[in-house]
Amino acid sequence: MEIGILGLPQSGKSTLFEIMTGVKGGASHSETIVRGQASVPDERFDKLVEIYKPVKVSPAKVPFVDVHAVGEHPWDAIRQNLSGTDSILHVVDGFSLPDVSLSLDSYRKLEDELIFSDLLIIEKKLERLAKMSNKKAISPQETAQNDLLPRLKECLEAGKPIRTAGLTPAEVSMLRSFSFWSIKPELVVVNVAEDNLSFADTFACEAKLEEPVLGICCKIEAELAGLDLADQKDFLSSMGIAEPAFGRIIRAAFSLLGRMSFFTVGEDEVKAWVISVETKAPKAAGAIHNDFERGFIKAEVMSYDDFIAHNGSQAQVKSAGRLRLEGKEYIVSDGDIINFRFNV
Ligand SMILES: Nc1nc2c(ncn2[C@@H]2O[C@H](COP(=O)(O)OP(=O)(O)OP(=O)(O)O)[C@@H](O)[C@H]2O)c(=O)[nH]1
Ligand SMILES: [Mg+2]
Repeated sequence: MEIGILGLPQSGKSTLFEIMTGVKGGASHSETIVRGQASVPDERFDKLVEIYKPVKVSPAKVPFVDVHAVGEHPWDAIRQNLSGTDSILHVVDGFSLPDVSLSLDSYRKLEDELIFSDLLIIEKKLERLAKMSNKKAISPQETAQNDLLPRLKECLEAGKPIRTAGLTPAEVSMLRSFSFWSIKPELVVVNVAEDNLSFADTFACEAKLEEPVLGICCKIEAELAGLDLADQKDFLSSMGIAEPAFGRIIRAAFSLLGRMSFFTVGEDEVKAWVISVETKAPKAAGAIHNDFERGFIKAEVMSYDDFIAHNGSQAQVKSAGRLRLEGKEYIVSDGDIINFRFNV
């Protein structure tokens, strides 16, 4: 589970990466690839920390990868290093270009590279399949691919990414070995100038993308990251900004990956565990430890809302009959507070 930061050279990728993860980006490192984790801002989590005042605080994290591509073929380095990522955060330069149509062109330029790269893969595969003289040697998997790939080819030829082709989860899974770029979920982030904060909205209106589009002024938010919390608030309100944009971007990236969190609480630690949506209780327990999954008995669950409605007291939740004992088939909800019972 990783999000690759993509964008044309000098669009602000490393600046954004550093704001989100606190890890210095590629430009100031000798490595061409840098990994970092961003904490997912969550008011519910903050409230639980306030209630328990734990020794250890462990928010949900999202891993990002930044590539600093130099030399004559930066695209090759990017392709090599980001091909294994699960989704894409596409950074668009919205600060140095004088109008939205130029930013849109730069967005399209990179998208077209991704689309073209996928198209080549499909053409090669279809050619190979067509050449196979002994049709019986074609596996059932390849037969299915042979049926599906022409549809994707059409989609790419129309300039549209594969993710817009309405594939079923089974089809997506069948296509995994191709490592297509344009199949990955994408979040578009427009890096705007400090005197033109509405630029991202104009971009979103004109681009009419299916992908979510968020704006950020990396320059302002990089300055912000250097301040303490109280100064950050003053700074933001003086700029007329309610919440730092990087927090919204991390949250959007988190949901782009199809992830959610459940909490474990106590005076030792309050922790947000990251699981896929639609995860059943034993598998969620396995996120904590294999033994929890292997020896799963029951999950003691209360919803975050019930916990808060009962004054942040587990005892009150229990006496109100709102503490549930859930079994193996229970599908964990976002924000559940869980205590697993297990036996190994
Ligand atoms: N004016 C302005 N400059 C910015 C902004 N964001 C980034 N920059 C500048 O743009 C340059 C490139 O920023 P980086 O974050 O290194 O861009 P990058 O996409 O990682 O660049 P490469 O890795 O070389 O492709 C730096 O000199 C930044 O100071 C912004 O919001 N406004
Ligand atoms: Mg960089």
